[in-house]
Amino acid sequence: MMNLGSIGKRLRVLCLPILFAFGVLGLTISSASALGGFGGGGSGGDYGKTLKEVKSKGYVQCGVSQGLPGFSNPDDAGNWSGIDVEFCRSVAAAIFGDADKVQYSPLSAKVRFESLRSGEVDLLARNTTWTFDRDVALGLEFVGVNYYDGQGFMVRRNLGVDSSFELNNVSVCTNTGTTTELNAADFFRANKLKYKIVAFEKADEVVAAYDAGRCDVYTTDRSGLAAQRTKLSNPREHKVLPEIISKEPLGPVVRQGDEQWADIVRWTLNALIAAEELELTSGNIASHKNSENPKIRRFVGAEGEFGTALGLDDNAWAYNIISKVGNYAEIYERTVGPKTPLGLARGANALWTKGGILYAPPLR
Ligand SMILES: N[C@@H](CCC(=O)N[C@@H](CS)C(=O)NCC(=O)O)C(=O)O
Repeated sequence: MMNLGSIGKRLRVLCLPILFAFGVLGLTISSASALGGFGGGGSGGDYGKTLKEVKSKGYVQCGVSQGLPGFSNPDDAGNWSGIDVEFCRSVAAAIFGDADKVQYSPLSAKVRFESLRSGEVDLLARNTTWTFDRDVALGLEFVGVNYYDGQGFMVRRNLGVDSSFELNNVSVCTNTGTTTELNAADFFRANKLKYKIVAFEKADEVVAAYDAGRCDVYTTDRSGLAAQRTKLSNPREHKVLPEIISKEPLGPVVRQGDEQWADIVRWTLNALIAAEELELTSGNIASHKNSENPKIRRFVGAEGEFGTALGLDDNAWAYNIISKVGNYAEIYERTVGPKTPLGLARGANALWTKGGILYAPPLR
């Protein structure tokens, strides 16, 4: 009969080779992934393709909206501005050390994903909500969130409505190809309210139709309502109702399959947020070039090979983003913040240390 001691001995004899095998395998896997990360190995045939193409043409082709103040909007001379535009500029600064090396492709909500998938644009920074379906089923990759939002409703004050739950028998203007359409359908159905959707592909058509009184309600992301309201003939005649009916985490998107490019775009976003955490701004970063703080030394490229690991020519890639564009707070304040026509408080878009949910993973 076997006693417990002999079972223990047998298990040890069996387990040692197994543990050894796993040890070797573990080592092989971790060194392979380290090589993949730093040596440009990676998976799939498209790894590295986008950066190579972007470098050879000399600019980033960025998909933006057709005109949404605060996010991506052209002026009369064709100069683009907005939080998404500044994100495109940040990616260009990371790659070329020059934020102006960007071309913009204005895209409707409906065509944006196909334009990205077909390679017409390198990157989409177009007030686009990160959803399961888009991330998983459309062959796309969301790299993070540059504006946390939620959907709301705007009405004429003289409609006499104070809450979204009073919206019964209403016509609702919105854009086709958006999460907005789907959320509105969910909201009215769940609350047993009667409604009719009036949808247009072009945002300006939605604004014009609502302004002309063709619908009672305008629904989109609340940041979008704040932006589009500035285009109405008399913005003061309208109000945004208090309820937020959905989560709309808006963020930059790339094609699936080129992990190097996804990493460049993801770490550009992280660098903007990390710089705010480290209190590095466009105005002061030059004076931190020789900082003794290890976190800042890694950020400005004085230590480590983070640029090389991303396939970039310059380890000062994050330094270049901040010196040429600014950190997340600077961008927010000049595009959508309280002092702009949109007048949006930081809210959820404040740093995690200041009551919001913005948080950058460590650069190390
Ligand atoms: N975040 C939503 C809505 C995006 C959307 O297209 N919104 C409209 C209304 S704010 C818009 O961008 N209009 C400006 C344009 O189409 O140029 C989504 O990703 O589906």
